[in-house]
Amino acid sequence: MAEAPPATAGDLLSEAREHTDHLLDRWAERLTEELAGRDGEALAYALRTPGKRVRAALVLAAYRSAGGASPAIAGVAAAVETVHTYSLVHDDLPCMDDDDLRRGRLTTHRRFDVATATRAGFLLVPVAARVLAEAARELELPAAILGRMAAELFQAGGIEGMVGGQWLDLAAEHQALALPELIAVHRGKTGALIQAACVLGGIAAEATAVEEAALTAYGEDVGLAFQIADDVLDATGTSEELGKTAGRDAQLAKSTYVRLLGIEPARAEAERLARSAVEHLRTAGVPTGALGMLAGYIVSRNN
Ligand code: GRG
Repeated sequence: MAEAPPATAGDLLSEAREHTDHLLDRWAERLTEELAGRDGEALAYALRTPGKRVRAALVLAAYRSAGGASPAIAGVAAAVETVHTYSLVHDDLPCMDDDDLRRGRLTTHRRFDVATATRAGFLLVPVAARVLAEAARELELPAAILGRMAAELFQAGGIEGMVGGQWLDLAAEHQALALPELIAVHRGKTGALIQAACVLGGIAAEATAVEEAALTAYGEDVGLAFQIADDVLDATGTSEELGKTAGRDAQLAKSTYVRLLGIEPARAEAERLARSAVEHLRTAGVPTGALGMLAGYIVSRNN
């Protein structure tokens, strides 16, 4: 089945935000009933912070590009966003990037306290598993497909992906990394989850092996492009535009594409990767409408 006629990237993101925010709001409500007091409030606060929902939009677009048509895919998108939210809560802690502002609001540890935010971050990991399991049930997917999606998501969130990349990133503060090392950091801390978003969309649609390989390659390229664009925005945007402290990479003396290549070459590399991402889909005969627009958005966004 061909995907529906593509809207704009803005429309795709609005749709992803609407569905994901609604589901995460319901989970926030449920979790505050399960967990009384400050811990439940911190979980709900983190889940309700308004993100762009790029990863959710990628899940939806990848699912449809492989012929998926159920609105219940929003639950898979919410699961990916829950893992992402946990990573932001922990990334902002004093032992990591030590930041006060996220998504235009106080970071969870500044709104509550470090111990509460640390617990909330950890608690979001099993929440993500529950959100994913519920989505698979609503999509009426066989257990083996849920197993594949869970393995993909939590492997991307682990030592071979997000945690490993963040670990390398922290270890490299105040050091100048060479480009191959920087690519490993970026692919791990940011790219792996973005790639998983694309692959999960494909798995949920029971994509063919060729489609899934194309989504994997697309996700790898847009994942790296996303973090390069983030490096550029950190150097060029304002805190107001970004909803987080601008210039933090330079303050923490982090290795970034901007530090290594300069702003314009970094931008050019992100754009090259976005084109390459779409080329993988084209070669495999996967519809490029929505995913092409999201690749363009990822490298041209202003926050
Ligand atoms: C224990 C070492 C260790 C790590 C724990 C904290 C952590 C795991 C990983 C950090 C991963 C991270 C936060 C990477 C940066 C990814 C990134 C560019 C985030 C911003 O994404 P956007 O712009 O944000 O999509 P919104 O707010 O729109 O969702």
